[in-house]
Amino acid sequence: MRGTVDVQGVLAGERRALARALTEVENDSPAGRDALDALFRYSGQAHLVGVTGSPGAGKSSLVNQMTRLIRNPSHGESKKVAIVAVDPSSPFTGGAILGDRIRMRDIVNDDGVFIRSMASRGHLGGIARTTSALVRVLDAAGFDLILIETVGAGQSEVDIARLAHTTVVVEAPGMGDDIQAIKAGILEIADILVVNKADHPLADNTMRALSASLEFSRPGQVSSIERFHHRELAFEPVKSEMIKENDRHEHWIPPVLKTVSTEGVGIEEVVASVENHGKFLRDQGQWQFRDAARLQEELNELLIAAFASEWRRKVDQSKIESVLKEMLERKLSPQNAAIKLLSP
Ligand SMILES: Nc1nc2c(ncn2[C@@H]2O[C@H](COP(=O)(O)OP(=O)(O)O)[C@@H](O)[C@H]2O)c(=O)[nH]1
Ligand SMILES: [Mg+2]
Repeated sequence: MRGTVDVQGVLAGERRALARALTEVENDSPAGRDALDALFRYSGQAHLVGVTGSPGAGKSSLVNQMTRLIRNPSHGESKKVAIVAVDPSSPFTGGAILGDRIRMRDIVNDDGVFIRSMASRGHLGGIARTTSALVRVLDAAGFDLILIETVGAGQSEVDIARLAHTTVVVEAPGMGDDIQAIKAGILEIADILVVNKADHPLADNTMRALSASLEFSRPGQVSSIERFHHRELAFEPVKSEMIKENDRHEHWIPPVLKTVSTEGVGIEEVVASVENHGKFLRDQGQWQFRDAARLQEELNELLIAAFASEWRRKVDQSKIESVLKEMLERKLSPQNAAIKLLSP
């Protein structure tokens, strides 16, 4: 059985088959790649929700409470929820204090919930690509909502936020996060802002600071295309007629919400905002636009990788050595070195 993936089992929602598939995909093994190919046509249905913020802000606690609420039979239609914790210190992995683990017991024992934490920083050439691949498997396996918890720090976290349809940014009072957040451009990626630990005396200050900087930065005015191309691209992406934004679409104004995740306070509003945002994206045609932009980018990256490895196979090693030597002697600039190596 080693190195095989039971695609039918994954599609039928069998947990062991799913766990196995995720491991193969995470390891980027040949079986994992085949599984991704076979599952691709079943993907594209799930609502992907990124939950990001500083360590300790309460992301895992919030994800836990959101999942409990969505899974509660009184909460409308029954939705299956998957959680991907990119944070290795996540309590979902067991590396947490007892109180937090006890609070997560309900969802751990729920058949309609699947929890996966990422074991590594990714073999697929980056954490964002690995996360994207795992999410695709869970999407194909029929989870309606996929919550992706990441530590909001660097570029790769911003990339993961871009993977999501909806990004929830979690802040906690008294951590100087409001200023950090503005610096990191985190407000620009937020569709929903949550001030967790509202039981803290400084919570209202943080609420005010966030609302003010939100007003100032007007993230609602950042178009989806700008968000997607926020990062500098090494190459001009392939263009497509499908990736044109409707300029008449309305802007989403990110709500600022207060929660006490340990107590389950304010969670209804967060879940309602996530659902509203999903509906907003669909109504505005932005759901499909984001999907197209994501697929375009994935294609772009694969093409670049394929061209690079093809070139690597063909190039003469002695040519590389001589060009490097010329660079070292400052006779050839890096830019001209690349041009020289690419010319036949
Ligand atoms: N007082 C208080 N503590 C909280 C709240 N939410 C989470 N915590 C605690 O803060 C710590 C970090 O929470 P966690 O969800 O692991 O944060 P993460 O690192 O962002 O995932 C844990 O000990 C939680 O019990 C809250 O609303 N109020
Ligand atoms: Mg966490």
